[in-house]
Amino acid sequence: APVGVFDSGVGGLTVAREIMRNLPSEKIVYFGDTARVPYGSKSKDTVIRYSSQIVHFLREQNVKAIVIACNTASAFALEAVQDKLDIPVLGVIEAGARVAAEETKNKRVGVIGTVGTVGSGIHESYLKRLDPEITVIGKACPLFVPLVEEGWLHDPVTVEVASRYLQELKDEQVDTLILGCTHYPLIRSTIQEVMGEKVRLVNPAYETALELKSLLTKMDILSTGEQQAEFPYRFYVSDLADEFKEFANSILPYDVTM
Ligand code: DGN
Repeated sequence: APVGVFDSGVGGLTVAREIMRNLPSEKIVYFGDTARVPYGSKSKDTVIRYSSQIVHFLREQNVKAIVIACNTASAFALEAVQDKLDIPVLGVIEAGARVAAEETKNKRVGVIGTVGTVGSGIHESYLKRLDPEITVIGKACPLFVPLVEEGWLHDPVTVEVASRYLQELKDEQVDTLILGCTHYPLIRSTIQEVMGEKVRLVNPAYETALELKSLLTKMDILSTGEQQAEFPYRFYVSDLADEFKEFANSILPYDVTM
């Protein structure tokens, strides 16, 4: 059975990509809610409602586990969704928080994400549970998503926007920064450049793929060996399939068919 992955749109492909790299025998069914993106500026109730609908759809595709690739949906809807399902559901917040807690030396951790994710305070509550001495400094960076979707990954405008957003985190001397939004790994090098090379960036997409691997292993449902299907990845969207395909083809090493 495949793994289900969903996101508010294209961003979750950074998570799907890490699953493809690190769990190469798994099949994936991906759903991008391109008709209703962005989730980052919507209320908790709305994000829970959207997420529940998508989970219902994925369940009908007979997935064996679900990864909520969207940080905003993970922050708002993980518990609500877990309560309803008899298969494992993973979000992208916990693994990132765990690694940040392990990595920080000065116990000052930065979190960047959407208004919804940062406003939820969810990273802080995970991090404080792991280590009460950690100070968390959150900063919403809403302009990063459209810049990435415009493809301005290495652009002076993106560097300027990043410098404005991240100054506060530099002033606060964080030594570890969680990339708490699906799109941010794609501008990782710009963020690293602005923060300085000593700051450790945590990519929750990668950490979540590893967590999924250990979870599936523990449950004895990890796929191994050669991929059976010719193209083991299925993509569904709620709108604008051509735009989705174009973005997917720009970041995945496959020619995406839908
Ligand atoms: N996928 C969203 C997230 O990771 O929070 C970003 C896109 C959005 O819905 N604003």
